[in-house]
Amino acid sequence: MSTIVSLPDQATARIPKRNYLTNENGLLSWLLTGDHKRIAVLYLISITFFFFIGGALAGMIRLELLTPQSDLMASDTYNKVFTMHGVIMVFLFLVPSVPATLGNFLIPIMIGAKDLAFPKINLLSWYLYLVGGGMTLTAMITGGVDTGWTFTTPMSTHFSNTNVITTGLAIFVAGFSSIFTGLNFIVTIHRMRAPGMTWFKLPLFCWAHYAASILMVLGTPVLAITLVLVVLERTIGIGVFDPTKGGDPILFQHLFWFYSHPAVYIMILPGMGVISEVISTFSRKRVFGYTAVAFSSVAIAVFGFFVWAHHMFIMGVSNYAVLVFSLLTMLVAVPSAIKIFNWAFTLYKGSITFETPMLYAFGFMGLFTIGGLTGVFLGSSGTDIHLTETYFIVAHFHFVMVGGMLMAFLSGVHFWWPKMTGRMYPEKISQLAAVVTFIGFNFTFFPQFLLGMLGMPRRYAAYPHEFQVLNVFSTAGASILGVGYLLPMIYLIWSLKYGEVAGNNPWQATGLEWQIQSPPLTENFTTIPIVTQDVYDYEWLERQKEHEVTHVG
Ligand code: HEM
Ligand SMILES: [Cu+2]
Repeated sequence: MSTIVSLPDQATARIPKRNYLTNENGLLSWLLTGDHKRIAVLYLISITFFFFIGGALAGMIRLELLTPQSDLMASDTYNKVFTMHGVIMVFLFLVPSVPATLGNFLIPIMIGAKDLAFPKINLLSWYLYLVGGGMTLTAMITGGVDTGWTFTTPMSTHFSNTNVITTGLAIFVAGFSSIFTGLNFIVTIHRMRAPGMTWFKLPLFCWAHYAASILMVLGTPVLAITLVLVVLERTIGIGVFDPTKGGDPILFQHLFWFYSHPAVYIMILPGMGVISEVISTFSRKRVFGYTAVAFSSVAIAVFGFFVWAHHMFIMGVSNYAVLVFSLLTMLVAVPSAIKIFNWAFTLYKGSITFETPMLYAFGFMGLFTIGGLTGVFLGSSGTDIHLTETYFIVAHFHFVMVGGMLMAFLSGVHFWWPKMTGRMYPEKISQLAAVVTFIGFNFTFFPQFLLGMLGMPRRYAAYPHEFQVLNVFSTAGASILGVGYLLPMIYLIWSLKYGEVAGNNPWQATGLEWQIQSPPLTENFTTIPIVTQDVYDYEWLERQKEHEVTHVG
């Protein structure tokens, strides 16, 4: 545990009157705020809104695929629906999810600072996100896009006559939101740590965000430029991707995946940060191999940039390139495996309890592992050539992104909800929601591995009869999953008014964020803490408790 100079009263049974939520009232005080915690709340509301729209589109996809014919919508509408589902989920939900909400809220507090390094740029990030999101919605309402979220050329540059330009620019704008967030985190973690908060006392949540920030800052500009090139290709025919003018459509693939593979880790690394905190708290043990887990985040960030062409095995790269990228892809599995094994060792002989955040964390470990292992099939060029562009791909990335990342997001939202709002969520129904989500998830996406192996291609509205049974399973599962997601939206809002008052440290966790009041003051700390203890020192915490007991007795 980290000691700080002034410990406020524990669990006062009522919510402190003065906190960041009550500090100033009125819409304007929120819209012009520089407080990282309020900006986190603004993000939480906005990404939930987009998750809801993306989810409704997912429902439409699954409903269409209930029957072999394309009878709910025409094929070109279907193309737009899955494109918008992908665009919204990736760029407007997954990329900002944990960093913009929990990262924004927690990083300054975890390192003992009063705010991020650049509060105004933080607010600007949120506005850029909104502009990007607004443009995406505009593109969707005024006719949609049909290229898939990958904007593959020459479809996007020459053949599609849909809103490619608006959507491309929307992602360009939203990209800057991500770049600024990453910059803000990097500078804050470097410059604003409290006295005593050395690099190796940083919570693993901060290490994970540090690594993800490097990816945001180095990767996102490449995507932004690539999309501008697509727009220029469509408007003035600049010719970068057009072979008749000396360009090359495969160049687009290189540029796009140079961002979009690392982007997978922009999405997953912050989630891994959440899991480290949750697993340690609910097994009351120090994270096994702290240094290895911290450095594996950085290793994932670095290796993540060397594997992009595994998305291009069938797209006209040389056999030599296929061999090299296949090999490099296997390498990136190593640091991810280090994390999984170290979490497992942390659990070993821990005093484990099964509160909601922990249930989601177990969900993460299981589903991410399946997602990751099937990634090894896809990284091996031989199997990839059979499986690529089939439903195996859809299953694989949903296991990683939805089974992994979204589980981590829900774990973190539940874990820090008492800190953010001052109130507990209702435990029993939350545990139920976590279980329903897990069951619904597997029902939805496991059949898609089988569909893929049997050869059902992705991105088609109709399919041969023999695939129907598995598709019916998948659609049924999606309805269960939908219930699993809807429940937290309802009971978390309910808890804002009726939830039990949480107190400062409901989980008896270590870490600076648990030593300040819930919800925190606008300035986080009345005096800047001095950090002396190691992070995750639960053994110390238990000894303190025994000490207190012997004193009382
Ligand atoms: C109830 C939950 C969901 C269902 C039933 C669902 C269903 C689907 C289906 C069937 C496709 C394939 C479309 C096709 O290729 O024909 C798809 C694509 C996709 N989904 Fe989901 N999805 C769900 C949730 C999510 C979530 C939560 C995310 C991200 C957070 C997500 C991200 C994506 C992405 C990136 C694509 C790729 C689109 C493409 O490249 O074609 N999905 N989804
Ligand atoms: Cu990749």
